[in-house]
Amino acid sequence: MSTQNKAYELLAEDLQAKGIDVAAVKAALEQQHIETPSWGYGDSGTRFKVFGAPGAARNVYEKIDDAAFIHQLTGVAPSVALHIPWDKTDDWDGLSAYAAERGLKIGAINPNLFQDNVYKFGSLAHTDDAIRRKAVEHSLECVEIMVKTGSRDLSVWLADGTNYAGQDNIRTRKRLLEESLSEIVAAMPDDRRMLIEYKFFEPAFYHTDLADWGMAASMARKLGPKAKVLVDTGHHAPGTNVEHIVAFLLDEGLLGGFHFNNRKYADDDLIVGTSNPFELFLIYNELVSAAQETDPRVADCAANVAYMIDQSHNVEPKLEAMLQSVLNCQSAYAKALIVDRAALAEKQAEHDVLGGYRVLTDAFETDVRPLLAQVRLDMGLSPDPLATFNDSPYPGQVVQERGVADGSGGGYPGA
Ligand code: LRH
Ligand code: MN
Repeated sequence: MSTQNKAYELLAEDLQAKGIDVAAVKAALEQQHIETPSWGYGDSGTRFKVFGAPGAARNVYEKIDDAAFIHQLTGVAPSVALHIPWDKTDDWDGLSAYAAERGLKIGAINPNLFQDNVYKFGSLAHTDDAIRRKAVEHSLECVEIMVKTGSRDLSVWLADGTNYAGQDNIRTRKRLLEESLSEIVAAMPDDRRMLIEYKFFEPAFYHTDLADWGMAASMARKLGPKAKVLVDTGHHAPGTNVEHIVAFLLDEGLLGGFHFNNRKYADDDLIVGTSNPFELFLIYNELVSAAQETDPRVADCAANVAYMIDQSHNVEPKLEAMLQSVLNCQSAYAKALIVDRAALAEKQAEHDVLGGYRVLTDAFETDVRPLLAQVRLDMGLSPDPLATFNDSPYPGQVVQERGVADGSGGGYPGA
């Protein structure tokens, strides 16, 4: 028996001894679905500089090729989110077929309501009727696209806000935003969803119209069952307990999905689970707990969460960064699935404060690599995707084929 299988057998025995249903854990890991962002494969940067990366994807077809490569290696990344107009095409059927031939589905459609010159003072919340109309029209075009691509989610993030007190009337903007969003939701088929993404600042530096989970949840409630809240893990003030927000939104049946990334300071968009792996584990712990909830509203909400990555790889090799991101999500999910929930409930009932904490850290500190390797073997995949990545000719091939763009001056284009 290989050392890998030996390690897995030992772990499985230990988990079974704790009453953990290892077969159910493995089945859940095989069903994991992490959606990668098309824009994570192309050049991106900060306001100071966009460094051209060798082999960076230059168009939506190359982005799909790269996303397909990540899915081939992991088996759990079967869809790619698109951003419009960055990924616009005049042949959506052709693009969907191109993706399908590579084992991929087109995922969430992201309108871009922040890069047009007219959006300087806002888009869907802008006080100018013509500009709001333009923003609504772009969003309705994205609804048509999601119908053509078979996408379930319209993922809406707004840069809308102000930079100085007095610059605009916050309540007027709020009401205009509600009107705009309700027109868009009304145009969506009943089996589709609008995911409302909030962010506490940037690019607006005084107020942001959709600044936190509460504002997004209030908006989603008003908009009805098609509207849910999207939690971008980089969009909170330092010190925010994100897993608390996740538990709250799950219990309200309002959590629609995630934009996973990691940060130390602001919206750093670094690889998920790198600067704070314990937080990612605690987020998955809330999701696994909710999925096992008897209340169908909560369990149904947990079962329909969209797990999407939203990162910009400014210095990391883009393919390796996306692979590492998916692996980090697999690891966090595996650790959350092996939490001894009976023991946890017992400790909580006894108010055994540190007992409950140790039940969680016991799972978090468990080396789940043998378990994930076994799941990959069961899926007919390489047990070690990173090793397979390092042996693969693909990353080198795309560098040869695509070369390197000369990047740009980021937020100082004139410089
Ligand atoms: C905004 C955001 C949003 C995307 C963009 C690429 O910070 O998180 O989700 O549209 O990044
Ligand atoms: Mn995001």
